[in-house]
Amino acid sequence: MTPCDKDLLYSIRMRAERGGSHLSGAERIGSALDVERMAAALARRAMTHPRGCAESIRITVEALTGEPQCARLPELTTLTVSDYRHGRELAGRCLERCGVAPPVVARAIDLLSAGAAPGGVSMRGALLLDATTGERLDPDPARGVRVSRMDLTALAASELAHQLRTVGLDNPHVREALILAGKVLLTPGIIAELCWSDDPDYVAGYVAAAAIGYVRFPQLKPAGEECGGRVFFVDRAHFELAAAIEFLQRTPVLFDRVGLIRSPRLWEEWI
Ligand code: PML
Repeated sequence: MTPCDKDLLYSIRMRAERGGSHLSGAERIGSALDVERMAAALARRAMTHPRGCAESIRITVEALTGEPQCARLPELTTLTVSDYRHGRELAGRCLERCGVAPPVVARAIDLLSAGAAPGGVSMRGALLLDATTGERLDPDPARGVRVSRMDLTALAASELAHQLRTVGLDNPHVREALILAGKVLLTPGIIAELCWSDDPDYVAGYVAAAAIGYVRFPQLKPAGEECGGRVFFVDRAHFELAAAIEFLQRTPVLFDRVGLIRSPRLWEEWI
């Protein structure tokens, strides 16, 4: 057997379904030597999902064609809120401070809470909204824009796990959302992101923007609500749709440095 090329990097992506609908999705970037272990871990994750065992799993393994871009993860802050309404109010204020017009903030919250895909269900990809006018820019309103091909280096992964453990946040929701938000913030013309989970048991969410990093709100939706997703806010003067979609979906990004975990006290004046 010819030994595989140890210098190549691979994108390893998993999508799982149950009962005809999406159950789980996750992805990694690894070397040829990592592929088997990473693919097995992704399959295990789909087979042990809290909402039931996957009925179909698709795992795609593709060699990356270019060198990944290396970057630092955003800083993380958690702001305590009394309930999801308070969370949305603070998240809205953060977005406004980062340049999103107040009616566009309100539109984004309405779209996420109503389910932005046709039929009032959550979109798997993100919505793109013009931060000034609120115009919707994602070309396929049923699908939205996916973010793919991003991961941590092994060293950054262990540093992040250590840091998140100290604040009780070392879980896949936080880790993966932070990595995704990190890639979104590298996209020219995207000025901010708003996200909360579509998992009815996970009510936290975040706002991410260059000026503030990744700001978490432990409650951004009522418990039991299924609708959620992501909105990316765009500054049209610095944004090119095709280039942004290509970057978000196809350009590999490896985070080799982690950001600090910041104290919420620094925020009292800001919001
Ligand atoms: C998701 O898992 O679907 C999104 C999670 C967003 C919030 C993650 C966090 O707790 O910081």
